[in-house]
Amino acid sequence: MKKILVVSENVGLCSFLREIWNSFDLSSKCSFDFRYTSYNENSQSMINIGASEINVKDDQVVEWIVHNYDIVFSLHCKQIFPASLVSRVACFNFHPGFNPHNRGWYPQAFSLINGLPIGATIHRMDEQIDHGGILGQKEVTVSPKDTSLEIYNKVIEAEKELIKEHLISIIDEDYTLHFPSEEGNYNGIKDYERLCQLDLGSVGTLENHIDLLRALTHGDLKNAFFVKNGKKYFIKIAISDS
Ligand code: 0FX
Repeated sequence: MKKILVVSENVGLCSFLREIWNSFDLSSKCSFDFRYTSYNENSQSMINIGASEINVKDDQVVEWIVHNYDIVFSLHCKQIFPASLVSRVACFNFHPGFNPHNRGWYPQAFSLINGLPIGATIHRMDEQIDHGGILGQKEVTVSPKDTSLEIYNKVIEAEKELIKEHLISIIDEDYTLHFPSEEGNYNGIKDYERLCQLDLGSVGTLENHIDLLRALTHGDLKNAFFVKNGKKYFIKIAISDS
């Protein structure tokens, strides 16, 4: 019986993992404990599924994890796992990006700008962010009318398919890791924040400017903005087909 610690800020994916556990009848094979970190802005929904807070950067917590769990999942956990954890217990990251391209924050937004592949990846974690041997990944296709939100939704569906396909092999430790031939690229939250502040004097093709607005349009979230006469104005794009 494997004990799996799931550290996550995403209640939807945690619930999905539980559904899979039920439908695959895994109760004799493994158990899940769900935890969230201080980055979680909606901790009540995690508390509602029985989760409590954890700080994976605390040395004593790391010792406790190493002694009590066989496997750790980072299921959209915003705290970076320390080397002392990833080197001592099998840690897997479920990442909404197509490694090694646009590792880091909001991969679909950067993919809309630099054209690199986008999808979901499950990988063994090492001490670098969104880095380590890949168990499985799925690319998604992008339509000219997609904004960040539509692509993100496709990525989450791809991630769920990957969870279904690979969960048992992770529990059984029956998988092969594939190491990308290149390091790829990484974007941090500061890179994203820089994109959000639009430069009204920017010169480029209309296509590039539309793509920038697609990258920064995510439902009603206030991302892209410009400043005029000292006032901030938010902007998003709506694209439809015939
Ligand atoms: O959890 P997550 O889907 O993913 C992020 C990182 O992109 C990922 O690399 C990391 N492994 C994970 C732990 O954290 O992000 P989220 O749930 O905060 O946001 C989901 C999407 O919402 C994001 O891809 C873009 C969009 N978004 C989010 C915020 C907070 C915006 O467009 N603007 C925002 O201010």
